[in-house]
Amino acid sequence: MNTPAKNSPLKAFIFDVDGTLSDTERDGHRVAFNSAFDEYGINWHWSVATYGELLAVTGGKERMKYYVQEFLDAADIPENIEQKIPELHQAKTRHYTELLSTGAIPLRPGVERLIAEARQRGYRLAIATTTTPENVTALLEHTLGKESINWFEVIAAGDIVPAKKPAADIYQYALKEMQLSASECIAFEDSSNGIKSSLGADLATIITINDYTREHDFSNASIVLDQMGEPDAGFTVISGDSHGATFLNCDLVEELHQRSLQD
Ligand code: XBP
Ligand code: MG
Repeated sequence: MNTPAKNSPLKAFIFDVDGTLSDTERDGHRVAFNSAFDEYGINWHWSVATYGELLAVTGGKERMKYYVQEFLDAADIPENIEQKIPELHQAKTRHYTELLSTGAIPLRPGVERLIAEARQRGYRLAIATTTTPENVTALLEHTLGKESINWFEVIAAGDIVPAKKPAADIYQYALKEMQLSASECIAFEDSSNGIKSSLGADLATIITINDYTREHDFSNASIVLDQMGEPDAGFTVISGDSHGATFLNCDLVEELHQRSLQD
């Protein structure tokens, strides 16, 4: 195994999951929420557009509460819905992990390649996400294979911290578990809640946008890309300097991290 570039203080890559590793929201989480509502005889249906608005709030249980509070008229609120939300959310997780097990939700372009390269260079890997832990392991298992779960020394997820993104807690938790300082790591995110969280933990952050997040404010990102890209199908740079690279590899990650220390 190679070791990270000797003159680079970068030691670990910390990945968000939803929207960053995979486009899970529209065709994964949203569909699973709707299946859970059907299962429980609740006549809610979250359209692609409505779900975009609901993504303002991270965490599935928190998102359902937000929907009840902000989107429903008082007369339409099902009785005792607050108490039913944990159970509804468990059903949603079951539907979501079943969907993942069909292989319906692939990784985004360049993710598998970058992770492989990072491992080869000896970088430590972690995950910081608001989603439920079993969703993360199901995604890894059905995309990179079951053994890939062990490639990530910390999977910081869901209710492990009380305050979800945009709070910095989940990244701070991952840093603490790895006993690394923020300047030794770099984060990969896709959303404004995500970058608020990573920047709140003082982490340099690389953004790959998606359809739900392309209008978000990423002004303090190290770079904003449409995707990580592959050697034969590169990224488009939305903002920042790719230093001549056409796809996101470890050399560019190291360069961006180095620059973040100089800023
Ligand atoms: C992801 C989320 C999660 C998922 C749903 O945000 O907000 O809530 O949408 O997962 P991020 P759960 O990518 O910023 O971590 O239903 O398991 O919460
Ligand atoms: Mg995300």
